[in-house]
Amino acid sequence: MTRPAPRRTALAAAASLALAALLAAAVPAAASSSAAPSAAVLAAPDIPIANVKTHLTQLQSIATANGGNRAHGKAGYKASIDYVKAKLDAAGFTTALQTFTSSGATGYNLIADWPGGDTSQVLMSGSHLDSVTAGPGINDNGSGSAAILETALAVSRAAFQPAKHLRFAWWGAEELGMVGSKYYVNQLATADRAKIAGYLNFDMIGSPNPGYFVYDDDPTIEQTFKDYYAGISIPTEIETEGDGRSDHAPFKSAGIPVGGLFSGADYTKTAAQAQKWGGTSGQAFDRCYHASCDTSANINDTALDRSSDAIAYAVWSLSAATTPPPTGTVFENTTDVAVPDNGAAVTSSVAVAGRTGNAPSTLKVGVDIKHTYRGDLVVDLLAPDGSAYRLKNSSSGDSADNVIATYTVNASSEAANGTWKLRVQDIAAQDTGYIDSWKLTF
Ligand code: DTR
Ligand code: ZN
Ligand code: ZN
Ligand code: CA
Repeated sequence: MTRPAPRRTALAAAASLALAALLAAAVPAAASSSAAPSAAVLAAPDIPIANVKTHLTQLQSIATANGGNRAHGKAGYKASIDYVKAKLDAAGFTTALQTFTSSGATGYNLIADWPGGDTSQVLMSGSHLDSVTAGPGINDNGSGSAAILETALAVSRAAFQPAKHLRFAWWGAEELGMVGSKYYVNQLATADRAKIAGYLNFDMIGSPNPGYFVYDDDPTIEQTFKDYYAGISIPTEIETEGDGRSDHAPFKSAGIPVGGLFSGADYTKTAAQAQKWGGTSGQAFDRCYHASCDTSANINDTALDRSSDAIAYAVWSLSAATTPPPTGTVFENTTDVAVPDNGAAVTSSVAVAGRTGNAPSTLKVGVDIKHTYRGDLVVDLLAPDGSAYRLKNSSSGDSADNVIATYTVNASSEAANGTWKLRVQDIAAQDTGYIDSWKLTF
């Protein structure tokens, strides 16, 4: 685009292009270690270990009757899904089987929703139900599957009606690379992903030589589990080698807050760990990991009992109402983003969390862009689902500096929670600038 010779100023070198870290999507404030647990949390029921063990006995019987395993694509897996689904249907859950194909075989995810609660704030708990082909997979991962099943049944027995909507999931083909959980997350529309306030993962929680590991992902979820174990005087450690190794990974990649528990697999228990947890140092947490001996004898009942009760505590705690931040809450990004002269558009993001429902019809968008010829600039707001709202068009005659303005956008058709972006493009040669800061006020 040609224009009268512009005033030319040398702008400072492009500012750092690093985008601000997204604001951590907060999961509801759980009982913090300093505060006493709330009444809701105190109401979390004890999960009867006998009931959890009964589920494991059933899964063992299923494996025994089906070639010794419950692996993806085998009869034992489908029989396991049918067992869990029947229990949930009888308890009043709304269940759905999600099918997918992996390695030429049909896979199944079981999704169970507990009616009620705010469906724009979903608390999910999940475990993979498949075993490896080598064995019945009672610890890996009958333990997690049975524990969340019994927690779901406890929700039904209690006729629990939390503020948030509860969803439970049993994943297929985790052992093939988290295939089922990846399929589920990929199938979720962006708006539906934003509704998941947190995902709790339980994969191996009854190891025979147990450790007590807590995932170090979302801080609120992590603290909730730590609070539970502190309450029963069991020290915990951070699960460090679990990143990407179980079904929380696809949720984490989608920006959903995650957490979970783990009692150990093929790594060796150290002397220091044996000192605090008991058990045998120098021996794997689970010597039957991915082996035929991962049978119903391969479970430490105390660890499974504690883990199951911790799950109930977390479900009761994290499904309580989140006190939404007062209106007028500002979500801001102050990291500079260089706008290439007459070049590609750039974006700057803010993560909105803790809201309920949709954005307001008068969403305020504050913009501060430093530039020496603002007529070059086109500016848009992008909603979490990608919808674009034009804030400013280019204008060849507008040679003034900077775009410092507040725009009002009717964003009432957009889910409030999620990652919003400011998109800026310089569409004319000469003169350039950078995004100095921008903010959304809800
Ligand atoms: N990959 C899981 C077991 C596993 C190994 N390390 C971790 C850490 C955190 C969770 C799970 C795991 C499996 O074999 O199913
Ligand atoms: Zn495994
Ligand atoms: Zn597993
Ligand atoms: Ca320019």
